[in-house]
Order: sequence, then C-alpha cells, then structure tokens
Amino acid sequence: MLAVVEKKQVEGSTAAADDDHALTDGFNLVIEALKLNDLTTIYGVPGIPITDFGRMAQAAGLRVLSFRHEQNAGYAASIAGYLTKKPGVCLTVSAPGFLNGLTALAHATTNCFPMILISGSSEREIVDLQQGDYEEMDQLAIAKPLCKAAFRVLHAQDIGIGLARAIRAAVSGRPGGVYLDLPAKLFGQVMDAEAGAKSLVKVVDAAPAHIPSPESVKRALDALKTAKKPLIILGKGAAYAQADDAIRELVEKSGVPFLPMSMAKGLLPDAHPQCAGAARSTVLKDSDVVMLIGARLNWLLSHGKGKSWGDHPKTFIQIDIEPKEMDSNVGIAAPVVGDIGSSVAALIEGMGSNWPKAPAEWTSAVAKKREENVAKMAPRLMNNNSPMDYHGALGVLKTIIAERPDAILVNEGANTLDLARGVIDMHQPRKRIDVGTWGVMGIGMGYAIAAAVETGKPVLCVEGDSAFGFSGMEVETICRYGLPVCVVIFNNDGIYRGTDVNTAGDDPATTVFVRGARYDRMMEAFGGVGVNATNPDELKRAVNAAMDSGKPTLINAVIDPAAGSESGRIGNLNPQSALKKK
Ligand code: ADP
Ligand code: TPW
Ligand code: MG
Repeated sequence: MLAVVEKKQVEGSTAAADDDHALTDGFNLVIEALKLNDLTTIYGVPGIPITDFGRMAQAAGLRVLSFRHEQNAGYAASIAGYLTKKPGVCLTVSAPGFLNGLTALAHATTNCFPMILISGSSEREIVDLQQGDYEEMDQLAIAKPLCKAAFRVLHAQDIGIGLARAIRAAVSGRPGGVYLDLPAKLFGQVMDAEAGAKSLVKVVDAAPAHIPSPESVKRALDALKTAKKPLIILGKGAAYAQADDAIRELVEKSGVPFLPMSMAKGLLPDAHPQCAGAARSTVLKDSDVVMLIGARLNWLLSHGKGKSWGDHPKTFIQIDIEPKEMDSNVGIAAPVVGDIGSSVAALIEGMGSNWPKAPAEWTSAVAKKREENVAKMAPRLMNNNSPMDYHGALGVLKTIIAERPDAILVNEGANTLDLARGVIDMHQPRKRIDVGTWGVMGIGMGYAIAAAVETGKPVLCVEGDSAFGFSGMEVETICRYGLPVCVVIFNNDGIYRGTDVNTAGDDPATTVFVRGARYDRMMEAFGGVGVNATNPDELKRAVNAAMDSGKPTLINAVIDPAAGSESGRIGNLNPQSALKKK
C-alpha cells in the first residue's frame, strides 16, 4: 500500500491529504518503489537533499545504515549485491558525497556486482546554466562512463519506471553498477496518491535465464572430451550465480581438477580432493584444455598466455553471460554464452551417463603436487614466534575458519592478502570476499558491515595495517550497530614492510607508519573490544572470544616489520621489476 502523506509529516515533505483527494510525494514514491522490489536495506551518508528521505525510509521500515564516508557505504552496497543477487543500494548527497560513492560504483561495475548508487542532486536549471548551486555538479554525465547505466528522474510519476530500469540494468546480463540521479525537487513533488501507486513497477524476472545454444554446449563438451590434462577454473561469477549444486555435479562427474579464483574459494571446499588450489602453477602450466566458469582471462590469470601458462597455447572453453568477454585476451575455442546455472545444467545433461573421467595420470599428478605443497607449508603455520610472522598468525586463523566454516572472511592488504588467500582454506560458497578485480584497498569495513547485515553471520576481517586505514573510521559504525565483526590487523608498521628508511632527509620513508601503533585502542574508543596480540596463542584466544561473543572487536596483531615482501606476490608488476625483465 502506498503511504499517504500526512501534512507536515517531516520537514521537506510538502504533500497533504485532504478529504476527497489523497496525495503522495517523491519521498514516499521512492520508498514504496524500493519496498515493492524488495530492496529494503540502504547504505549511505545523510545530508542535503536526502536527510529527510533517510529518516522517512527508516520510519517506513527500511534498514538505513549510516556510514562515516560514502566510499565505505558504496563498497557495502556492492558486496551486498554480490552476496544476495539483488542490487545493493547506496544513498549519497550531491557532488562530494556522490563522488565519494562513485569509486564504489566503478568497483561494482568492474567486479560485475549489481549495485545502484542513488544520489540526490542540485537544481537542474542552475546546474545546467552553471550558476553555482549548492554542491553543483552534472552528476549524471560524470557517472556515465563508470557504470553500466545511468538514469535521472525528473517527475514523481516516473520514479517507478526509473527504479525498475535501474534494477534491471544492474542485475540482468553481466551485473554491474547503475547510477540513479534524483534531483532535490523530485522528493517534494506531489501527485495523486492513487495514480502514484499505479505508477510503481514491480520488476518481473529481473535477471532472465540466458540459455546457451545447443551447438555451443556440444562444442564445449567435444573439446573437454579430447583433453588429456583438463582444468576447470571457477571465478567469482560462478560463486555469484549461486548454482552451487550444479557446479559441484559438473566437477565431480567430469573428475577434472578445479582451480578457484580468490572469491570462488569455498564454492567447492578447498579440501575437496579435486581442488588444485595448492598446485596452481602446475595446473596452469601443464593443462591442455581449460574451462573457465565465470572467470575472466584478465591480469589475475596472466591474460591466458605467457610463462605462467607454460608458453604453449591452450584450448579454452569459456562460460560467461557476456558475449563480448570471449576472445578478450586469447582465442576461445569453445565459447558458451549463457548464465552459469543454465549453462552448467546443459553441460551436465550433454555429458549423459557414461562420461569418461579425467585421465588418472593427470589427476594423480595434480593431487601429488598439491599434497607436496601442503606438506611444505604445514610446519611454517605452526610457529609461535613473537613478534609474529605471517605464517604463524595465519596458521591460527586457518584453524579458526575451519572450526567456523559459516563465518565470512574479509581480506585486504598486500602480503596480508596474498598469504591469507593461500593459507586459509574456505569451506562454503561466498564466504571469502576481498579486493577483487582491481586489487583495491579500502573495501574492508564496508564489506564487513554489509556481510554481517546481509547474512547475519559472524565476520572475520584480516587486514593489512595500510589496508585497514582506508576504511578504519567505520569501526564506529560497526560499534554503533553492534555488528558481530572481528577485525584482525596484521600490523607490520607499514605498506609491505615497516623497515624502509628515507636516506635523503628527516621525513619517514614513504611506506612506513608510526611504529608500534595500537589500532586496538581505536575500537575501545567506541565501546568495542580491543586486544593487542603479540603471539599466535594470544591471537587465537582473542579471535575465538570475539567470534563467540559476537562483540565488535579489533585485534592489533603485531607482525615482524621485516616479514613481508615488496607488493606481496605481485612485485613483478612494479615498473622497476618490469624494466629489469626487458
Ligand atoms: P574472477 O576475478 O574470480 O576471476 P571475474 O570477475 O574476472 O572473476 O569474472 C566474473 C565473470 O562472471 C564475468 O565475466 C561475468 O560476466 C561473469 N558472470 C557473472 N555472473 C554470471 C552469471 N550469472 N552467469 C554467467 N556469467 C556470469
Ligand atoms: C585504493 C596500492 C596495494 S597493497 C597496499 C597499497 C597501499 C597496502 C599494503 O600494505 P598492508 O599489507 O595493507 O599493510 P602488508 O601486509 O603487505 O603490509 N590505493 C588503493 N588501492 C591500492 N591497491 C593501492 C593504493 C596498495
Ligand atoms: Mg602492513
């Protein structure tokens, strides 16, 4: 039911109800349009012109989470989209708030997460004549190149259609970010309540199935059948698709080793006998036929060519909903364009009942390599050094996640990211969320908040001290909403290492921070639990206590400043190293 506006309900709402003519306004229509489409959580920062909108949305039963910075609210919305397959909604004020949210909108688009950035904007007439309005900016024009679609609604009767278009654009086909521009004046526009109710649109089948062509499925199976050394690579698109059972069936029926990309870890458990995560370089190098499921051949897979692929061409099968993704880096011999659920189901069906398992010679070679690598790592994870090294600290966290497989792991940093990804096994789908396609720092607290809010599960954040700094102020938000988030900061006094020295003057080196900083005290400032952990035993106790209590906790894990390496595992991408290679 469309709420009828009561006179002077909140400041800014101008609509009135009189005896024979019920009225509504833009505020109510946006709220009702969101509700009608089951978008009931908003991440944002209030201010002109959306302060009253936030209040009214909260009063109308939506969950409106107020952040300290729009970028973090935006990252929260983006990962909410990934976790739920519904667009995550971020709400910002005009110009500066909008720009702060825009990084996250671009991030959502790059990572193929559905998200809608709703931003209030200033008076169109003044903005377009560039007459210097309060927070003046042509936001629609600026958003356009950074998202999948951008819309502006000028009339209250178009709010329903505007939101419907935004939802559809965000979730259909390849998901991504959408910008919705709502000028200040729109909120106060009044219209007949009944006509308003009729103008709203409930989106039907927002992300329609995309069935692959039978020829493409046959071509893919023919290619897979010829393989002597097949490999399946699962990307975060496969995790997003929530086709978990079908993917497991395909993997197990084919017997093909699978390699999960970072956020696809746990889609099938890392402990699955066919998981080749711990034999990554071997399978990339030696495989002959590679099936990509919801993973792009971008920098994270060395563009599908070169030394890490053994310098020999592979036969690629690629399943993706985006036709333009095919042949992006190397030729794709068997493109399957479709949604992952439908495509994997079609492949399983096409395999029939006597599909030959992947050759045993190959699968046992992969298993052997994997066991060797796991055995090599094991002793390093058990050290009890103080200050800790990465492996000692991560060994503890690996056990904790194994004991609490439904917890969500948020991870960012350089060494803190690369080593945690390798060490911490995941056991369930969509439990690992991290820096994604850009390797961006700053997703930490926004992701943690949305993960807790959307799933109700406990969240463990494993953060480099630099990475944490990008969103650290949101620990107040975590405390304010009492979320079950435990942040562990791998504090090595800096970016990559805490040991750099500036040889030219008194300023500290560019990569180091205040020595011995006590991040745990930040959490205490807001009523959360802070712990300083100097060895793995202390770390283990503190994390377990946090996960048991569900209380907002921040653990300052003291890591040896000399333990990390430059740029973590991607030092080869630094321009100096690239020059040396040439
Ligand atoms: P990763 O970083 O894990 O390798 P990417 O983000 O590179 O993964 O790739 C994800 C891919 O998944 C994108 O190309 C996207 O188009 C695709 N994708 C997302 N959702 C679906 C879906 N439901 N069906 C098919 N493909 C999808
Ligand atoms: C938005 C560049 C990549 S990794 C990193 C930075 C600044 C921090 C690494 O230090 P941290 O981890 O987190 O302490 P550790 O364990 O190695 O010491 N700005 C953005 N994104 C990126 N990726 C950077 C800068 C960067
Ligand atoms: Mg660090």
